[in-house]
Amino acid sequence: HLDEHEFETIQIDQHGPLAVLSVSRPKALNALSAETFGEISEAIDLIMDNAEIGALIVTGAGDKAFVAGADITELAALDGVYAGREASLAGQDVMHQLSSLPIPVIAAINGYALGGGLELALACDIRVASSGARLGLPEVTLGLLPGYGGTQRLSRLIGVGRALDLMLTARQVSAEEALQLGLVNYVADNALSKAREIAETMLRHGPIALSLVKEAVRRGMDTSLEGGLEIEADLFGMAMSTEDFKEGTAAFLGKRRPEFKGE
Ligand code: CO8
Repeated sequence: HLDEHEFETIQIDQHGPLAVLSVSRPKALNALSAETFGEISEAIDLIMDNAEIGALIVTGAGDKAFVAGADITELAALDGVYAGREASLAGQDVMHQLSSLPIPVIAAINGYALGGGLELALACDIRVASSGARLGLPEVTLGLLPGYGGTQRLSRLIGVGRALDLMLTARQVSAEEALQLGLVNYVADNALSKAREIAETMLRHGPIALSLVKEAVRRGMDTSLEGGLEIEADLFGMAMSTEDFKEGTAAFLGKRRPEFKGE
């Protein structure tokens, strides 16, 4: 059970098939320290090893911040091309681990999602923002650029023009504007409860099918349409060879709810 694991800067709770990872550094608005990255990575490994978990919500503890960025105190202590590059690669690696999880991952943005915090949310599959959330990439105000995948993931998600606007102005956007931009999928009074509701819907579906959707989209993003369509057809073939496919169609034809086993 995931709850048994103790961490210093994150908390992980398990509610049946749903895991909730909360970044929890109340004194620094949940900013990501090197320790936090290490713990998120450990938590992802635990989730990977736990076949019971079918969906993950990533959020921030408290009601003020999701994650207010990389820990600026730690950034300030870094010096030089090599240290900067290594820190960027190390953070990118954890974001990649998160985005490669075979289960749906929902960011519940319950307040400030700035810099590395927004990059964390961008590594999730979908984003739900609370009405008061503020989102932005203020790295240029520190003489930096986003370094945990933000320049790449934001452009792919909302388009180059919109992404450049946000990164070059460093402006914060409201949840409503983030919704208009396609930066978040939903705005709700309570991001976490909305995220749970969405996770419950996803958890009703075939888990292999969910993972194949993610794989098709992710792998297709990095290739031509032709290559992507080939990936889709290959994965479609795999889906058709599953027990879940037999169960899903039998349930539809039998006018009952499917019981997917992930086989
Ligand atoms: N890092 C460290 N501490 C932080 C951070 C942070 N990112 N954000 C807030 N804190 C701390 C504050 O210093 C303050 O500490 P203290 O109480 O000891 O003074 C405490 O959290 C509360 O914050 P504030 O008093 O500032 O709260 P306000 O309500 O006045 O303001 C803001 C809230 C607007 C969110 C404000 O805290 C802020 O602007 N924070 C910084 C936001 C930011 O610039 N984030 C981007 C960081 S850069 C980044 O993420 C780079 C990622 C890529 C790096 C890749 C290479 C390694």
